[in-house]
Amino acid sequence: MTIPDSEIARRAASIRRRCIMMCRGRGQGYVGQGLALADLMAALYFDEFRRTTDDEFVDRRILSTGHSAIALYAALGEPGLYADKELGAYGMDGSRIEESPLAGLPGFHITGGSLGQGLSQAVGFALADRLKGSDARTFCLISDGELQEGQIWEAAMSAGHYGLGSLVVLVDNNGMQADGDTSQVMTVEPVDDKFTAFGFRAERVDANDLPALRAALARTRDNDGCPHALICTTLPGKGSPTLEAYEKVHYVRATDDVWQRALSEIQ
Ligand SMILES: Cc1ncc(C[n+]2csc(CCOP(=O)(O)OP(=O)(O)O)c2C)c(N)n1
Ligand SMILES: [Mg+2]
Repeated sequence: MTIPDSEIARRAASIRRRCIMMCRGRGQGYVGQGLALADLMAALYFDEFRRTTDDEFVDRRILSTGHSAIALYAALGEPGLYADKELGAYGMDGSRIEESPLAGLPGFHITGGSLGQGLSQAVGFALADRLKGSDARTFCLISDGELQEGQIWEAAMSAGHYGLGSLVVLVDNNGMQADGDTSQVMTVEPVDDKFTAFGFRAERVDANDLPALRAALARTRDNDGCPHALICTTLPGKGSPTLEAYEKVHYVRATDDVWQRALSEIQ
């Protein structure tokens, strides 16, 4: 049965609210990325990924962009894999919900933080699944800033070489990185043409447009021997005009009134 867009949108709004609540505790965090990725997380976790139970998945999910873990913690808070109380301790001393995640936490297969490494691990998982005769698909989220790492392109080259049609690379192409606009620091464009040159089937999509995003994800289900790359345009802070005005801010520190206003803005 097809899940309606309205149901996925409801999940996305709930993920956004949770991201804001997570940052509100300490007054800071990667809220821009969390809100930007909420639609993608909702579409993946509540539709695209095949699962057997709430925390047993058929498909593999590799988060290379460690600091974007906020979006994933918040998505996993939906079925209660993380309680809201625990999420409220995001980034705090002694909390296991660190800003960049550790492998072994529910939903996290690799340790994040050192950028540029996850695609290599995803390629390894996809090759292992092929050897085992498994039909698992492997999804790997990377960021535009990570595209500046050479290791990404070694992994992309091997995915093309081995014809890993089960691999889906999701690029959070948000135009920003820690030091400013990606185009100013070191341009990564044209991202789609680069992945195509490495043997991928690549397309661009507005990942804050749910119907377009879900249609693009559905097109990655073909396994005809070409790995897939979805170049996802996302808007940092999406859904809260207050936080959208922080556009191109990699990390947000704000007073409680700002978090409160942002929370009230999420539809
Ligand atoms: C290997 C490595 N180099 C540098 C850093 C420092 N760093 C942390 S976040 C970041 C920005 C990366 O760009 P992107 O993921 O596109 O940032 P965002 O869009 O989330 O602002 C950098 C350089 C790191 N974590 N790992
Ligand atoms: Mg970025």
